[in-house]
Amino acid sequence: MGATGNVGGEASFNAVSRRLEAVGQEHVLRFSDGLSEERRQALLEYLAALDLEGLPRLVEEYVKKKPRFELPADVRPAPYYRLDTSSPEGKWDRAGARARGAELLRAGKVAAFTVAGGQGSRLGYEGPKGCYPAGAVSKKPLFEIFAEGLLAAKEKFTGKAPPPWYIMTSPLNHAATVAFFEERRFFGLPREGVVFFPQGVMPTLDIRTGKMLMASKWEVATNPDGHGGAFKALWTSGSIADMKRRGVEHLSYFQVDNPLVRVVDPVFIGLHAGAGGQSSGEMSSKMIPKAYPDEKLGLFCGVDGRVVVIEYSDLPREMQHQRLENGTLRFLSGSIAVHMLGVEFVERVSTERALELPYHRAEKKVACVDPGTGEMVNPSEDNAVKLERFVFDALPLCARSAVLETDRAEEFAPIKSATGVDSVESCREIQTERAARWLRAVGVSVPVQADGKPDCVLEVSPRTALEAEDLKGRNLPRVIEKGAAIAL
Ligand code: UD2
Repeated sequence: MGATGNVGGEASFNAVSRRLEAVGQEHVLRFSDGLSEERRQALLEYLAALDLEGLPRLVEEYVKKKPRFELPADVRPAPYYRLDTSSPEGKWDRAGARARGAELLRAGKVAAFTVAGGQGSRLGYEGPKGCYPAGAVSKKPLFEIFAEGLLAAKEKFTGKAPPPWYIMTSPLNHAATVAFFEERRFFGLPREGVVFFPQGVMPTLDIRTGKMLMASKWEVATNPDGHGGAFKALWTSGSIADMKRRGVEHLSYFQVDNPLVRVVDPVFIGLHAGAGGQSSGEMSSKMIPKAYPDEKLGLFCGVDGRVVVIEYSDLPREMQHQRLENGTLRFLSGSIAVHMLGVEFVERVSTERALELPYHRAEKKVACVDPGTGEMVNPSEDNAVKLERFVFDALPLCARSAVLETDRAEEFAPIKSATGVDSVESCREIQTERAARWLRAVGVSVPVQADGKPDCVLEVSPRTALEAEDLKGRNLPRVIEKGAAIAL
């Protein structure tokens, strides 16, 4: 290391270096001698801000050992509010919840919150996933579809302005996300109503040794810290303070990959905020019945009177397949990753209880610098452990947490990959199916194929209809032609 004349810099080098040595991570400074002062300083600052002292525990718990999931002894299905309220066991006050939710929307107490910090590697799309052209016919980007949902919510519920929209990015896609909104003029939303903030990152660790991997000689390899990082990021970014300033009390949380999501749903909002029945107004969830026993969805379960999500891979196969006397699956409630979050609850979790959220380990291939030679290596096998927190791990911190059943074809068509299950293709089909259902309900004739699926491609913009009944009275074609592609 050459003399730099930067006494403060040298001092921080020594301090950081000592801290690294104490936790066996000093290799990350191995190439620092040859770096420009600027890069060296940036590396030191990044390292100085890390919780280095916490690393040995993480390495021990999550890298050297693979944490084993212990199935709680008294695990049972979580109770849920049914979609069909006509049967005696399904009865609950859906209309009352809707009225309460609409009132909260009108009073400006609800904001939308999208987690868009993921890396979206399965889709193989360059750029933030929210920019992906998801409209079945229009090819509108996901962000635009959500923006339209908020503009429609202004017409239908809030009156003065659309609900504010908080978007969690990651340091990897923050600038590109903001630039996309600027380019598209915020899709017609008032700019002051859209708040972007990046989530935190974790160092990516070597799968064998737990040492931090280097993305280059001057950068530690990092990964976004999971959607559970939202709690911390909402607080540190000042977003919670911003919400309080605006009078926002509840957040409608959804993932960036699902164009059918109801960005704000009065029934769900009212159920969650009702602070009666099964909800303490802290965190609530939407579920869909699993389509088949092995469907890969996290499952809402009850443990010690609290709601938890158990990953499908953690629930023993015989439990996944268990059926009730009436033939339905006993563990039926799959998570579609749509939640309501009370702002007070988010604040409490982020300031007092964030450390209680566990990490989850994912094994990945990550290109990195060989610490011996300084050359870049492109591994052919998993060489890295990424540690992430999950938002649903906050559910058991709630006093009472409501789960609301919803209809898959109405609200869930995530785009995870290019083809197959949860793909661009399946999303286009589900958008078409939902639009066909809504159109038929108002008397439009929709052509069908031999297998009963619509013989056309359809898309209904949220600005045209947020739900089926909004199509009533609209100027619509009476008949859709076979093979047509129509965006309404
Ligand atoms: C998630 C759920 C799964 C089911 C499914 C529904 C987990 C572990 N599983 O699966 O149970 O509900 O969704 O679609 O969540 N994200 C961030 N920051 C991160 C990581 C992710 O913002 O550090 C966002 C990401 O941009 C996306 C969402 O979280 O909007 C989901 O991430 P994913 O694609 O990794 O989750 P997935 O599909 O495995």
